[in-house]
Amino acid sequence: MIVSSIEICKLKLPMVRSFATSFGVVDSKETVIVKFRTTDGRVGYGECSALSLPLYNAETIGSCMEVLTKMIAPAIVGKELSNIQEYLQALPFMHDVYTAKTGPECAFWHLLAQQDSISLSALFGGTRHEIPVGESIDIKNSLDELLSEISLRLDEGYRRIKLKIKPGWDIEPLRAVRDIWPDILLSADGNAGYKFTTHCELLQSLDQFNLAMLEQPLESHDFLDHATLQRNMRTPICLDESIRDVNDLRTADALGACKYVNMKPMRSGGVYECLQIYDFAAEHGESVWCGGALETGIGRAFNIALASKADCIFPADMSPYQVFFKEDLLESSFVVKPNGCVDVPTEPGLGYVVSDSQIEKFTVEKVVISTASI
Ligand code: OSB
Ligand code: MG
Repeated sequence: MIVSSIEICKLKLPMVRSFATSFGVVDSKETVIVKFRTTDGRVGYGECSALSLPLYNAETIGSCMEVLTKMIAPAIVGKELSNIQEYLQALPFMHDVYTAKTGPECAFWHLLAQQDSISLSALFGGTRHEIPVGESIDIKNSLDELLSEISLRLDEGYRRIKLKIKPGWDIEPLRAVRDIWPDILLSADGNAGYKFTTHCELLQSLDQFNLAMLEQPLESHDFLDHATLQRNMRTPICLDESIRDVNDLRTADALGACKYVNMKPMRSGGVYECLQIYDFAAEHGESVWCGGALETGIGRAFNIALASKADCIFPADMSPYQVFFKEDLLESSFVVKPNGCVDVPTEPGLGYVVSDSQIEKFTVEKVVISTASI
């Protein structure tokens, strides 16, 4: 297939509430939607769900716009590309660019799924028709607020609760939750907000809460201290920010720095690298599950397909758009069923209908790169 034009749209979506973590507060959602058009009339969509500021990883909405406009789109339009390897080979050399690569790679996967008349799930080797989901609950102003949200989600059927923690908001909220719900599947995510030298004992003391895992307590480059911490605590450590690609996982594996990996296309440059991470983990004994980063329904569609792979048994971070946003970019989005699962679409392609009018409604900046413009 030949991609004849690429639309790069920067969107601003109203949030129904803010999302606070150890790295800061997200209270305005910007995202980048990428739309590929082929010479034979097909359309593929993808999302670069970066944050507005470099708080989760080094990339931002602005850096994604720049890299997409100046490097990725001009390298892709006009080329005959028939499979994912050819697509990846067509990309120019770029240092430490992950989130910017995710949107266009997903748009290309979407085109491949249409070309082969299969679902994204089937394209990624997924086998399950529903996936269990959990909520990632942000840092609240009060324990009451936290407990009432957890209670609501458990009533809705969510299978797992993940608390965002930071120094000063960890022991107390975890104890409050465990006092009420001693047996729920509970995890905690430090988003790289702790320092080994200062917080080693505090982190070890989290063992008392019987957590399913402790996600990314230390800084992203700190593999050595994650390994030391893992040797000194019972709770499995899950790495998120640290695992950009399979090489990072090789390092973590060699050192014993984690037992779980949160797979997330936006952190790893797309689904291809997640599949490498998945395969490596399967051979080396780490467990994988699918996370998210406040994607709209477009980004979530790829996460759902990835989460349908056989080994992703731990509930995914997959709350539907209503939890964060007033409106979505899909005609009709996924729902969490009373059994705490989300259905995996089986139709060919994305499995959801993208609303161009919704994309247009929230677009604040748009660049089009076409064969005519390069
Ligand atoms: O660390 O998993 C994370 C959101 C933004 C950036 C990083 C993370 C998160 C979440 C939310 O935890 C997960 C979701 O998208 O539902
Ligand atoms: Mg995380």
